[in-house]
Amino acid sequence: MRIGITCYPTYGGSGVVATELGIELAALGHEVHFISYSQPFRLNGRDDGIFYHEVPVSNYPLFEFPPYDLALASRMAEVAEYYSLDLLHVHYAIPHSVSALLARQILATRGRRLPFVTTLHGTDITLVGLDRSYLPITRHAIQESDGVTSISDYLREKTIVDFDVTRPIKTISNFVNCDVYTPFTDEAQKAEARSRFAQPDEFLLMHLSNFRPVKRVTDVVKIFARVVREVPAQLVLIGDGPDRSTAEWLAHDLGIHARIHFVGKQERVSNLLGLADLFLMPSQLESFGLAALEAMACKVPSIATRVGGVPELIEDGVTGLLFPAGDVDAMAAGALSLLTDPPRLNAMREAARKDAKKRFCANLVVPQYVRFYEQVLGTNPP
Ligand code: GMT
Repeated sequence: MRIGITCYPTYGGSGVVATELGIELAALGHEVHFISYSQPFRLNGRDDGIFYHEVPVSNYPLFEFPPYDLALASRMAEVAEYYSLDLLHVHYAIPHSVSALLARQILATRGRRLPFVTTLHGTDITLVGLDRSYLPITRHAIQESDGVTSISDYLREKTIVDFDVTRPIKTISNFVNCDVYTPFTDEAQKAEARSRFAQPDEFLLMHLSNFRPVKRVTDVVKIFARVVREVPAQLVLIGDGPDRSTAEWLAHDLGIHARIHFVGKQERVSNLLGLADLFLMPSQLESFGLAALEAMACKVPSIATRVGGVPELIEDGVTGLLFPAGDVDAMAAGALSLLTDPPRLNAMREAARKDAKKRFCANLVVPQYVRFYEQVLGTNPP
């Protein structure tokens, strides 16, 4: 198939999923065309069968706000025509599904069919889509999509209830490439890489996000402050975003900044996650929690919150521990209970990798997308 993919190319879970999906589809022999305002950050031009088409957004003095969604719709229609795309797959409903709907209409006037699939990721529904000003158009574009998928059952139900969507929505969970996200097998290599952050007798905790308020990055620092009072430990924070400076300020205010490594955005998080003993994801809300899955695949269990789709990913007490959002005392106590009980921590590490492989590996999930595309195209009806 020839598939056009549109996503937010910057640091964020939906862009990561879209990019990894494109890479996996190309590896299966499909032709993938990314259409976006900049190259998705995990796409580095290394893969055959992957093309990138930039969306130019011209700014005219009259426009206080450059109309990106219209430029995107035009570019989608052009690319679909010039490269004979079979379908578009847009990640994150706003505004991508609206642009795809327009592109489909443009091609229809030329007698060409261009179906589009919308994948719902989270804040497109839970936050942005529920802003009344966006709701009617988002609902319309979801309803008019040729196929809609959601990354968790939680988000699927929420979309049906909050948006009163009547068309079917299929849950296709997020995935991870279990050959790229792997635990270290060479202990000497791991010790060498780990020495950048921690002494051999110190625990290493890790967090990865886009540092938006919903991630509660300051809770990560507060949890760590409680942990480090009891056991020697270091914390690595991967990513960047609006709450980074507040988190840095808190680290200084609590006097633990020397033990916290803000490493910023990283291109290859798979090289870092496997160094951790525990992953911290104290989010206010997660429709899935892709970062925790990436950690699981590297044999790292999570201390996380029992919110949104997280319980579909993390089995409480087996592949991680779940707590109410905001309960930093309980999360710190949970982390300490694992760090001070090596057999339990090890069992959880094994279970995390095993479960990631059993349910969320790319080779299990990506074929579900391929089948879904075939159904939308009518080449493999359900
Ligand atoms: O708001 C974010 O956290 C980013 C957002 C995105 O779309 O970039 O993440 C959402 O999609 C991810 C990939 O499907 C999920 O793993 C995240 O749980 C989800 N975030 C939220 O629901 C808050």
